[in-house]
Amino acid sequence: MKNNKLTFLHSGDFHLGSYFYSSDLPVELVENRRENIWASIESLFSYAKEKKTDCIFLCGDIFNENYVTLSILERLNSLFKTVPETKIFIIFGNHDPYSKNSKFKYLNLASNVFVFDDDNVKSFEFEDFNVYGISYTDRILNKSSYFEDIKLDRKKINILLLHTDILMPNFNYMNLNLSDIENLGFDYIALGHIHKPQKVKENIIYPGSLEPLSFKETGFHGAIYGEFENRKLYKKFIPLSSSIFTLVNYELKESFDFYYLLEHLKDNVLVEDKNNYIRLTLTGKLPMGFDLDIKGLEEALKKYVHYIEVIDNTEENYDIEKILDLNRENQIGIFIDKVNSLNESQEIKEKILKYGLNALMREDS
Ligand SMILES: [Mn+2]
Repeated sequence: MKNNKLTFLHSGDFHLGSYFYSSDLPVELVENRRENIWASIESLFSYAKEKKTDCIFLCGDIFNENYVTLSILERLNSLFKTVPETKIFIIFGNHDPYSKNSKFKYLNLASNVFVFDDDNVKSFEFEDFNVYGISYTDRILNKSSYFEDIKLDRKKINILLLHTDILMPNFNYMNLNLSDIENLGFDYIALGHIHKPQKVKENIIYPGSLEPLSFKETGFHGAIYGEFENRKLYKKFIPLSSSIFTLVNYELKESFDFYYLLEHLKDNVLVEDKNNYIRLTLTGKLPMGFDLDIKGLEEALKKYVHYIEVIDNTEENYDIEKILDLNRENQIGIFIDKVNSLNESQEIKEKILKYGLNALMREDS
């Protein structure tokens, strides 16, 4: 704390060691994604060094205990040592519980690292501020109460670190409501566990995962930078992630050819960026009989972005009247007549026609 000012960075949910099993990304990207996580953590520590922040709060799931190796944790510990003037506070979450076997216990931590080692609330006390926190010591943390013994020193700035889902309380993850924590008197509550950055209240915040881990984590990712000046809190979100995941929808219009579509998508729909992960979903109605070469399109677009996958949600555009005219005497015509005479809604009839004609008309080709 300098000049009556306390500065901090708030982050967490690095998930170091993750294999990205649930991300749906191709397995050959895993090592690259792991290095992306490191690049973001390195940015976080560079930012702390540059700004000379007083504290870093890391709010759980900084690694995945099942997959992490001691060498990964040693690399993290090396980064802790790059900011000797900054106090680093760590709580553990459901993926990196501070259990008997936690690999984190093997590290030789420098004196600027403060570890919350208990599933009861603990505190580290300093001249002008106190930091409280609760860690998981198992995969789940489920107690009836957590804050009964807390008596805050209101002359100081008080900060609480938690790993929980405050918006959708869950018995495995502390089962806390906003009402359980918002009136405890903390000046700032640093949360972890939810990967989407969100402000629960002005001083109760999820920074989100530092590096997005899948297409469920779209948009900017980073950390919270905060300053207390004369007890008043100023804070901002700092984008620090190495990559951005983006979902793009594009509706195809009737007339196009492959190269027109490729150019159009490249120039108007995709943002060219070496760090962009894009899931492009194509919708709209294709001209009858037009089969879009999705794999070819995906390969051609790969030149322009770091990663892209193309999902084909297009529909074929059947001109029912015309098909009926041309097929009066065969099974296609009979099928259309039968469906039209069904006692069903127009919507259901159209669905039946679509699926039926898809099957019947492709049979011929
Ligand atoms: Mn978690």
